[in-house]
Amino acid sequence: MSRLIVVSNRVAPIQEGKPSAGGLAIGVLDALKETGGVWFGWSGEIVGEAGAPVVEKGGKVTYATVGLTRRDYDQYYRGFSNATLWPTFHYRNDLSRFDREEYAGYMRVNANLATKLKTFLKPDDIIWVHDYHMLPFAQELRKLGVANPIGFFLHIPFPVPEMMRTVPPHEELIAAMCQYDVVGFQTDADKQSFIDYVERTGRGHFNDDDGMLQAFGRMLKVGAYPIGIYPDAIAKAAEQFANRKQVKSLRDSMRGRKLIMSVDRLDYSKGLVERFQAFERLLLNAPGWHGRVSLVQIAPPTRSDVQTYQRIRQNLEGEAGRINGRFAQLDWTPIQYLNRKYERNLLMALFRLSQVGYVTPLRDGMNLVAKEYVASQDPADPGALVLSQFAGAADQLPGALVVNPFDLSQMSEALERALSMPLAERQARHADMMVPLRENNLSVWRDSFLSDLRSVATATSVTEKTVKTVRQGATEAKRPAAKA
Ligand code: GDG
Repeated sequence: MSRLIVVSNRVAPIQEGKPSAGGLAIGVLDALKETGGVWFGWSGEIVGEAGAPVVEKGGKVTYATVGLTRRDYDQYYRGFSNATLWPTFHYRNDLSRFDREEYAGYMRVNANLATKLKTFLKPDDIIWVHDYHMLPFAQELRKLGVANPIGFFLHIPFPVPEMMRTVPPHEELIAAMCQYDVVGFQTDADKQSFIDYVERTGRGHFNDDDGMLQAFGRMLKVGAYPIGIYPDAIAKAAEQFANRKQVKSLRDSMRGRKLIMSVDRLDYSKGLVERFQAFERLLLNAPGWHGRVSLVQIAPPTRSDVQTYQRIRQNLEGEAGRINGRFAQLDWTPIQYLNRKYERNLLMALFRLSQVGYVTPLRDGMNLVAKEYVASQDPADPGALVLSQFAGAADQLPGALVVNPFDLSQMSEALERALSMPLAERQARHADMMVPLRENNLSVWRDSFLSDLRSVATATSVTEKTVKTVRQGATEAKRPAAKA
C-alpha cells in the first residue's frame, strides 16, 4: 500500500500530551495517528544553517523535520505567510502588507523544502500538503520531476476574487495551486471563491458534474472537505477530566454562577474584542446578570513576534481591564482572561462545566473549538452554543445560535437567550448537532480527501492525454500510467 506523506509548515510536537494550540496540528495528528505515515515540515527551531531533515519515529508516524534560518523564518513565516496571506485570507487586508523580499523568501523556502522532501519520496507515495504556507509546494516538486499524486488542503478561508487580487502575486499563486491534483477547502463558499477567481480571470473552467477544474493547463479536482473531530472520544475525555483539581476549583469558585467559555488562539481573526464588548453590552442591558455570570476566555498567545499580534494582545488586555473595572464587585470578576495554554482534556472538561460556549470569530476556516464544545457536553444537561456565521462550522452545527460577530446587540441577545435556554431546548439542539459531528468526523474528512486524491491522480493521467491543454515549461511533470 502506498505511504501517506503529510507536509505542513509546522510539524506538531512529537511528545504526546504536550499542548498544541492549533487546529491544523490537532486535526492532522489525530488523522495521521490512525493510518500512519510520514509527517514532513518545520521543526519549530531557528538554526544557523538549514541541514538535512531529522527523522524520528513516534508510534505509527515518522516525523521528518527541518530547521529554518532566521532569514527564512522572517521572510517566509513571519512575513509573507503571516503578515500577507493570513490577514488577507481572513478579509483583513487592512492589516496585510506586501514585501517583495518576503515573497521571494516564501518561494525560496517552498523550493528548499521540496528539495529536501524529494530525497524521501518513493514512486507510489501519496503526498498531502496543508495550508497557506505551502501554496506553491506542488509546483516546486513538479519542477524536480516529482510525478506522485499531490493534494492540498487549505485550513483557513479562501477569499473572494477581489480580496485575493489585493495580494500582488495573486495570479502566480493561483497558477501554482493548480499544480496540485486535488485542492480542498473547508466550505462550499471557499471552494466557490477559488473557482470564481479562475473563471472570472478567464484562466479556466469548472465542471460541476465531476468537480474538475481545467485551469492553467492542468486538470484538478476542487472540493469542499469540512474538517471534523472525534466527538465520542472528546465526550469521554470531558467526562473523565471532570474531577480534575482545576475543574473542581473553577466549579467551586462559580458558587452557582453561570459560566460562558471561550477558547481561541490569541488572533485578531477570532473576534475577541467584539466578543468582550458584546458581553459588556449584556451586563449593561440586563443588570440582573451582575454577579450571576462570568466569561472565562482562554487565549494562548501565538505568533507573538508579528506586530499585529502584539497589538491585539494589548487591545484585549485593555478591554478586559476596562470592563472588569466597570462592573466587578468584591466577590465577582465578570471576565477571567487567561493568556496561557492548558492541557487539551482539561479544556474539554471546562467546556462541559459551562452553560454557554461563546465562539465568535470574524472569519474562520472551520473552528474546531465550536465542534469540541458541543462534543464535550453532558447530553442530559448540555450547554448552548453561540456561534459566528463566519466560522465554517456554522454550516454544520444546526443547533447553534448563529450570530453576526459585527452586531454586538445581536450577540448580547444571543448570550442572554443561551443563558436562559430551557433544558428541553438545549437537549434537542445538542442532539441535532451530535449527528453531523459523528457523520462527518475526522476520519471521514481524511478518507474522503485521500480517496479523491487517489482517484483523480489515476483519472488525470488519462484525461490529460485527451484534453489538449498547454502545459507550461517546468510544470510539465510526466505522470506514470494509471496507479492504484
Ligand atoms: C486552523 C483554522 C480550522 C486552543 N487553545 C488551547 C488548545 N486549543 C486547541 C483547540 C482546537 C485548536 O487548538 C484550535 O483550532 P481552531 O480550529 O479553533 O482554530 P485555528 O488554530 O485557527 O485552526 C481553523 C483549523 O485550522 C483546522 O482545520 O478549523 O479555521 O484557522 O482544537 O481545542 N489546545 C490546548 N491548549 C490550549 O490552551 N491543548
